[in-house]
Amino acid sequence: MADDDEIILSELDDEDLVAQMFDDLYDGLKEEIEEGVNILIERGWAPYDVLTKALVGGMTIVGNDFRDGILFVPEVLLAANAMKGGMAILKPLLIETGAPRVGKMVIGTVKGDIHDIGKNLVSMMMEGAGFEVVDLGINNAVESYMEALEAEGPDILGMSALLTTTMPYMKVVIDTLKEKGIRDDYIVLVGGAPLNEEFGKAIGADAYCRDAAVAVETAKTFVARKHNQGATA
Ligand code: B1M
Repeated sequence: MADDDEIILSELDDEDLVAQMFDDLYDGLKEEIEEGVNILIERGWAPYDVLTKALVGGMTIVGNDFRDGILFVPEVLLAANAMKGGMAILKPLLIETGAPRVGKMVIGTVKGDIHDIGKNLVSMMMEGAGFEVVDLGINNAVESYMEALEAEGPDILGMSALLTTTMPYMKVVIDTLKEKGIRDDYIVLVGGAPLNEEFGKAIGADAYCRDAAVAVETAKTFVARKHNQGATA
């Protein structure tokens, strides 16, 4: 028999459903998050809105309580797992745009850092915008980036860092590109919650990207510029 207090997600209006999804993400309830995502999509929500308003919105609350010592690593891992369940449903929908291929990006989270949700989101949005993406995963040492650049020959190198202790490693990678004389062969884009524009400039990146949508727009602008330069050279 159904519990009287059981919440039927499909019976909630959009606002209550999103609020409930925030709670479910907080509680790490992957199946409920997947169900919520499917309901919003069926109701005609754009995949990007589901991603940003329901999932990223919920993760922001988790992040605040993690910072304030209310949530701990095990709970946050469960929330991250639930978020990934929702993202997996959205991924093919974001890629279904039929956009022409505009460029190629190699992306990875830097050495010492295992946060990958933001990077995965950037990868998804870039693929959706027509970029080919080679995702190196987490905890990448400079050698891993160099090997991938050589093997894949991308237009863009993307790096993600979520910790103040790992973000300086981006400079190690950029300095290595300079030492090898190949810095200008790539557009270097960086992102992650603790970064800002000033940091991006200071380490010699081409741009800091606040979020996945900005990453897509920035990538498009830089690739178009690169192609125009190629045409006039
Ligand atoms: Co971690 N963690 N965590 N964590 N974690 C943060 C980052 C933290 C801010 C939490 C807090 O205290 N408020 C804090 C860092 C503090 C600091 O450095 N100043 C922190 C800490 C301390 C830690 C540990 C050290 C905790 C511990 O063990 N005691 C540990 C470190 C492990 C390690 O990496 N070595 C740790 C572990 C974890 C989990 C494993 C539990 C889990 C990660 C799971 C996973 O990723 N698979 C986790 C999580 C989930 C978080 C928070 C809560 C959420 C991060 C997230 O996914 N956000 C985070 C709090 C926060 O950020 N407010 C926190 C959602 C995501 C969509 O946003 O990643 O910012 P974000 O990505 C955005 C943009 O930044 C941008 O676009 C994305 C989409 O819009 N972007 C890019 C990101 N990368 C880009 C690359 C680009 C372009 C744009 O390239 C072109």
